[in-house]
Amino acid sequence: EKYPGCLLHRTAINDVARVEHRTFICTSKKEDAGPTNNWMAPADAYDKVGRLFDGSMKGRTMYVIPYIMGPVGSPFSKVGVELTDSSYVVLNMRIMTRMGDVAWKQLGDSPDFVKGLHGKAQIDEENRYIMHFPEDKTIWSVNSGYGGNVLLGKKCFALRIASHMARQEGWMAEHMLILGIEDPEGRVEYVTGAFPSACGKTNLAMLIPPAYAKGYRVWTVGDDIAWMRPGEDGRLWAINPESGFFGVAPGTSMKSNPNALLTTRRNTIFTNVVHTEDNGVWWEGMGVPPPARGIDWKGNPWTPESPEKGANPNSRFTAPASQCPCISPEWENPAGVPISAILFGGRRARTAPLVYQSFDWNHGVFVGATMASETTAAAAHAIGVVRRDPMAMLPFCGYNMGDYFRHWLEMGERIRRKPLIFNVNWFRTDDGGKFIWPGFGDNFRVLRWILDRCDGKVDAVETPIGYVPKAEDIDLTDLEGFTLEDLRGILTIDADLWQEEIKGIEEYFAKFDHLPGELRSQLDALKKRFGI
Ligand code: GTP
Ligand code: SPV
Ligand code: MN
Repeated sequence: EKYPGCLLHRTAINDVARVEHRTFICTSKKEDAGPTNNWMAPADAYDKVGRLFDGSMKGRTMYVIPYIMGPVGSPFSKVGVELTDSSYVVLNMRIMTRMGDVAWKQLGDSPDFVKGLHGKAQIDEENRYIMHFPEDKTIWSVNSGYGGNVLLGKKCFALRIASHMARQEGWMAEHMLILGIEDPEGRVEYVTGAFPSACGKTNLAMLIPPAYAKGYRVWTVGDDIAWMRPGEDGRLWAINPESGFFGVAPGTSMKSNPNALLTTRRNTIFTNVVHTEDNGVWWEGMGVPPPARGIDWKGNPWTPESPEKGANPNSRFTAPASQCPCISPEWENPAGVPISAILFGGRRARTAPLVYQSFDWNHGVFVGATMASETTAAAAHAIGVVRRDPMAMLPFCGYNMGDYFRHWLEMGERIRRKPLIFNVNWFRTDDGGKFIWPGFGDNFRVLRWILDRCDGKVDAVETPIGYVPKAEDIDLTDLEGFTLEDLRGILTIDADLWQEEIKGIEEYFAKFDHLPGELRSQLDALKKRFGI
């Protein structure tokens, strides 16, 4: 009665996030995986993981999951079939993809589908492998039962395999949210945004505009992945290949993201959160008092006095997109939605200003290619370390990253009416480490400026890194405790920090053998603008 159709799930304690160091791109040539991916020769990978699969499903139930990524009948859509021994995978895929008969129908007699094989085996960390064979459109995943490692339609297919297909077929598979902003006249403009894992895509996609912005609405099309291609009108059109949200639970509250919370009231799977005594769920930052007693994500008795967090920092909800109060009426449109702006962003305590616009498409590709962010709990690694995460695709690009940059540049030549490209950073901190910008719903104020730029309605200040807003052009109405001076502070560009940044970019670029010359020219131009 409290949570109809919902399920609580706990994964193994050693299995709570994607494992990037155990994720491989298995192309015949090592060079095709590039300098940012782990590589294994296909024959070796099939042999190695084949042995781990051998006999591992004895006595278990095998599930066959036919599914579509993308709206039913859309020219963007693609079919996959996943075999698994995990009922958790089945239930998640039923929410995250269009599963079942629709997929067989869409496939028809075609042999063209992505083959996925998943086995939990012994959930053995030491033998966990997430293997991608882009040349065979095949994915093998073994020894995990968690999220992005095992819901093979998501990161494995819709990003790693799809990015490989997209390059060959002339489209784009990106780690991006898609949202629509409706103005008081009912006109809707669409924006995509690539932020690294756990850096705010779901939150931005479901944003509620502040009260001052009467008549404006934000509509969610997607919160994690976008497939995009040029339309006949010369614009870039995007679909969300997924049909659900696999969202970060901690920090999701009626204050930060009411739309997400309301989406999870029924038919939702909660993974690695606190089970409360009265058969509900709880997590840190839910905005309600913790239960006096509960069971923590590890399955142990827990109270608010317990030294450890009750929910895992990467605990998640899996919820049907159709239940989202702000789901866009266009979210299943087989033609997609036309994109006006592309945002890049990450967690940068000091370097990146709140928002800036690239000079043009190629400069925008440079901005995306040199993105960096402080790492989060979404993958198993040290947290809070700055790393380069180009286009938020570092863990998800299924081929050579240098070739991926070239693909972005080439797409720019093919899109006649190009979206403008921006960089945003909600995460500047003060000397005490506190976030300065209020973020969440107030990010609408920045989106407004971005759309005004797209519509040619507002000027900007030209700086060495791009066009930055004049502080008075960002509407601060009703924003208590945040002044124009505070805003000026987070719009500044510190030349010393950018000297460091440029050094970091130079070191990063040195790793690439396939780096397009255009990106080197962009770096030279940036140095010149800083007088270096
Ligand atoms: P993945 O599902 O891993 O791809 O993550 P995501 O990019 O969808 O991130 P999500 O929206 O779930 O946000 C992750 C974390 O960032 C949560 O803890 C949020 O509370 C926090 N966050 C999101 N938006 C903002 C913001 O505008 N400001 C601040 N300070 N934190 C934010
Ligand atoms: C991410 O890590 O970017 C996610 C969660 O969206 S997972 O599906 O595990 O990749
Ligand atoms: Mn993601």
